[in-house]
Amino acid sequence: MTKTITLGQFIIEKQADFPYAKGELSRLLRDIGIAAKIVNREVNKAGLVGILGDNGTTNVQGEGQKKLDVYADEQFISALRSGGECCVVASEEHDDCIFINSEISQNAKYIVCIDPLDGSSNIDVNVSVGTIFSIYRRTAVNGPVQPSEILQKGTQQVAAGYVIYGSSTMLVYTTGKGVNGFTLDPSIGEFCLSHPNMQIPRIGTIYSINEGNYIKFPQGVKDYIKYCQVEDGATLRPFTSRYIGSMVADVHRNLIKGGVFLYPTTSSHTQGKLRLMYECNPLALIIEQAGGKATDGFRRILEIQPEDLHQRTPIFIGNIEMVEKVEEFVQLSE
Ligand code: AHM
Ligand code: MG
Repeated sequence: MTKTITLGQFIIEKQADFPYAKGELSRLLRDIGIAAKIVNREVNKAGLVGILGDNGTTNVQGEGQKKLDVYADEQFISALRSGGECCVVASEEHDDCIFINSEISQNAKYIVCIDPLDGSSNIDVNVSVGTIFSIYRRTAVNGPVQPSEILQKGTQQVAAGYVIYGSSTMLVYTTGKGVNGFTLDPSIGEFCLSHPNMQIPRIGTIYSINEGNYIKFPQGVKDYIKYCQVEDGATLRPFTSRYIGSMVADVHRNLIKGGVFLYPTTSSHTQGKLRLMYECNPLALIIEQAGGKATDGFRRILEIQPEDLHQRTPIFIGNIEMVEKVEEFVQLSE
């Protein structure tokens, strides 16, 4: 029988890998893991209690918020607040950053960007949703946190991860030294290492895109979709189309099976739909760390300088070969 390694044990074992091995980042990751378990409990019983449906408020992008979005947001912020290692939280659900000014967080060095419950429109139909998080270290030693410390490029992330609340619940994270996945064992209430050193397959045959928007896509993306559908044994085409509409679930599947996820600009979302700081950067770091690639068609996602917290970007993310093929089509049609 193989030994069970819990997330907590794993984080402590790997602490020495961190550039600043004082245990602060370990504690921060542990706090996120605990909040994830609490959110998981609520997501799991979403169909049972009167927690479904609109909360009556809208988030900063003007989209309807579900009650569970609010719940997840509160849980993660409260875990980060009481943990003492985080000085600023930027959440997709809040217009502005939340500065944590408590006694215990006086010397906190970490900034967390979080999408507490991504794909929440899927909850009503019992489809997987996720939490996505990104951790940066302050660039100044002390004093009030400056905007430039929050708007760091994705390359500066010290850790990133996601939780997928699916047929089983998993937490996948990286601290820049590979990617490891943990599955929640409900019988002991612990995330246990189930997917060590995750690597995206070199060859993929899945493309994931909301094809209903076809008419609104740039020509290069339209051409790529047609390319995916052409029969060609040598390149294993036609490819399989899979789209859940929950970015975490789509990217997670492609990470395991090999594939590309596309959310391009559209005529109605001229900057793309997905957010650089909350969705694209963390998933880009994970996919790169697993041997894949993430670009906006021209630039590496991780090298985009954020100008705004809620900035959006087009994204093509998956195994290198497939992402480079998309880039080829996108750049050709420019
Ligand atoms: P959300 O943050 O409002 O939940 O939106 C993000 C979600 C992603 O999870 C998913 O990939 C995308 O929106 C789906 O968008 P669309 O319905 O346009 O295909
Ligand atoms: Mg989201």
